[in-house]
Amino acid sequence: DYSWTEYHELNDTHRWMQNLVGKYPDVVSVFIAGQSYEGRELLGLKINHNDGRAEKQSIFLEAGMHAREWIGPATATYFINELLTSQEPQIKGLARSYVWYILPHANPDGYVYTHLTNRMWRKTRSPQDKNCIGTDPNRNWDFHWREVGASSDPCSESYAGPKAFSEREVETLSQYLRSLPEPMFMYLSLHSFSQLLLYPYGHTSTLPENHKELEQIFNAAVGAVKRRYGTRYTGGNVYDAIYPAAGSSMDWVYGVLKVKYSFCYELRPSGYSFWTGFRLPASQIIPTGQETTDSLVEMIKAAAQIE
Ligand code: 0X9
Ligand code: ZN
Repeated sequence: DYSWTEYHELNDTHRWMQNLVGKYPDVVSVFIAGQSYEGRELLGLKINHNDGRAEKQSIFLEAGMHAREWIGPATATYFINELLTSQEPQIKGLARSYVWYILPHANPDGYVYTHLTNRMWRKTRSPQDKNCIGTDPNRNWDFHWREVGASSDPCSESYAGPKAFSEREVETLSQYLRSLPEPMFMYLSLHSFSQLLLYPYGHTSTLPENHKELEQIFNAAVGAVKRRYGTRYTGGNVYDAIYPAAGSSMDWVYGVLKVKYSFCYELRPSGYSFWTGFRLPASQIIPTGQETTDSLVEMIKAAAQIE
């Protein structure tokens, strides 16, 4: 049976999502947000309680864009389980108030590769020039593409691709996001690591138009993530809080789709140790899931109060 005491292979999680449709047929469906270079589906789970509430807005949560960041997909599935099974009024309310789209594996080829061949793989798996493989899917979105903090070297870990939306995963996901019928209230991107909460932009230090609101939401979310286990987050706008990085999904959704609340979590652990940072022990999936759920509850509450 599916659990949060270990990391799962791609097919396990895809099968678990398909089974949820059978368990909650009135509430749950799967969606295909796109395809990968190697022909895999970008399979996600939609949660929509048909309780007669008109005009619901959507929240889209994407994880696993960087293949080796295993805690992202694990947290996404933990959160799905909370939305479906929690008895807490706040979480039940959240599940009912929005139409949820949750995509645990935005880069399925890369994820499979981290299980079979190279645990530290980050990019997609499409062949590029110089016999190098892969593009950084979080540098490939068509918003200030390759302007700063993105490489033109196909062998680099932050290769932006030969052109914007060159990657099938990114291009098809962008089309899917454009096609959604409900107005999107919030976009969330789960990465790891360093315990940061980030908002736009990555291409400039100029703060986004609604940065006061984003900071207010940020403060609520960072306060809540600390409540249960004392986990400390910092962050801010990408350009100043970490480094210049143009072409991310978060910035494209904010800048092109005009979704006002777009955030990226860099989950546990803290610190900068490359060799341990992506290998978060499986014993920390549940605590990470709990505190991230705490944080999301307060984040969305804070954002809803602004509206
Ligand atoms: O470099 C990145 O793409 C992200 N850091 S990571 O270690 N996960 O690779 C940070 C970029 C900012 N995040 C988003 N814009 N989503
Ligand atoms: Zn990442």
